[in-house]
Amino acid sequence: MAMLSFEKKYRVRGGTLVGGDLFDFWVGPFWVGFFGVTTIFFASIGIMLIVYGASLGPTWNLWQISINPPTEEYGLRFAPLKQGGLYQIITICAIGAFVSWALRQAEIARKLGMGMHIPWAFSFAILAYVTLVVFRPVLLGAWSNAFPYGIITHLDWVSNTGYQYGNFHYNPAHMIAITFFFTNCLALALHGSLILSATNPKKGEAVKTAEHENTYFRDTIGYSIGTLGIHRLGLFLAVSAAFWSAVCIIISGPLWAQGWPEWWDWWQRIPIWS
Ligand code: 07D
Ligand code: 07D
Ligand code: U10
Repeated sequence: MAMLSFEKKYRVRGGTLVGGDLFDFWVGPFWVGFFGVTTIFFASIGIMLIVYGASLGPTWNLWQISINPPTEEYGLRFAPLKQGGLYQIITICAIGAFVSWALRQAEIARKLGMGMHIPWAFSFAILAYVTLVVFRPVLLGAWSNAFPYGIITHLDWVSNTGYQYGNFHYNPAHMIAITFFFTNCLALALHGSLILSATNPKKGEAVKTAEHENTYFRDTIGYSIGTLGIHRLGLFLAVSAAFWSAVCIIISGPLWAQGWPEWWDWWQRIPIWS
């Protein structure tokens, strides 16, 4: 495995949260750490159970394989392995692996004396996932409300769940989440193109600096958010997208059980119109 010139300088002991020196070593390019071991542990059991579930049939077609949650009659109880129990253990393994991964990010950030921004950001993805497979099913009283683990079947779940509320586009939190996703994409396109235009010039031309980047946006729109600011904005947009996604699905059912278009009736009734 290639050793980058700067790697040696940073391959030093310390900074771990759990396990002390025990797992404080590298395998190839990967730092191991206690949470590296727990990640591998949960991920391997989870993957093995998915493969076992797939082997029970009815298909080996990768797109159609699906590990389904228990049916509604099991409520919030554990189900027999082949009736959704597998799904439940896989979910525990998935949460174990994702949380281990976040803690691994935190340990590596500590080791390097960096901020906790990356584990915090990933936590929002975990929040969205746990909202879908734990919080909402618990609030609705049955694990059957979780989404199935299959490439095509999870799309069917999204579509079916959407139509269950008439037109999901009328969900106000869904609107906010989508706006954050779109804005995030715009911000990354602006940032990626700005950096490339300034720092990757034609052969023989000088690399431009942050002053050029600031001036470009001041000339164009009268304001520049700045080189640090754009990264703050990017992180804010991305975590907000995940956060409002979690909100849009947790309120669908537990808070609002009718169609989402009906939710807007209050808007028709405000006195200003009459
Ligand atoms: C590019 C980083 C790399 C990650 C990749 C995903 C697996 C799954 C497992 C066969 C951006 C690796 C995939 C490990 C294989 C089995 C059992 C991240 C990048 C390449 N979805 N979704 C996809 C997951 C949900 C939705 C693709 C996961 C919700 C729609 C992939 C989760 C809802 C569409 C996938 C999850 C939802 C997809 C590409 C978990 C609302 C698509 C993902 C754990 C959020 C798209 C066929 C990607 C597609 C797609 C994985 C949850 C909706 C298979 C792991 C229930 C509408 N989803 N998804 O690039 O082509 O992410 O589907 O929550 O159109 Mg999904
Ligand atoms: C959940 C993924 C977490 C991932 C983790 C990591 C691995 C490891 C390993 C690669 C949240 C997994 C890692 C497995 C892989 C290696 C090595 C991310 C998660 C922890 N919608 N809709 C959303 C749009 C419609 C509906 C969110 C757009 C229809 C339902 C987002 C449109 C109907 C739900 C969004 C549109 C409908 C959503 C998804 C357009 C269907 C949800 C993003 C343009 C008829 C879901 C929390 C997200 C949600 C959700 C966008 C249309 C239904 C805002 C742009 C009208 C039921 N939709 N939607 O959540 O909020 O990411 O989930 O039409 O449940 Mg929607
Ligand atoms: C950014 C940036 C920037 C950069 C950047 C980047 C953002 C400033 C400076 C980064 C961006 C990129 C590189 C661009 C591309 C990225 C994407 C498009 C995002 C999506 C990424 C992917 C799809 C890649 C995903 C790959 C992954 C997650 C790697 C997978 C790795 C593993 C499975 C191994 C993980 C390692 C672990 C857990 C620890 C170490 C473990 C081992 C090595 C395995 C051996 C195990 C042990 C020794 C432990 C023993 C295990 C036990 C006891 C358990 C066993 C149990 C059993 C049951 C078997 O802004 O600009 O530039 O670059």
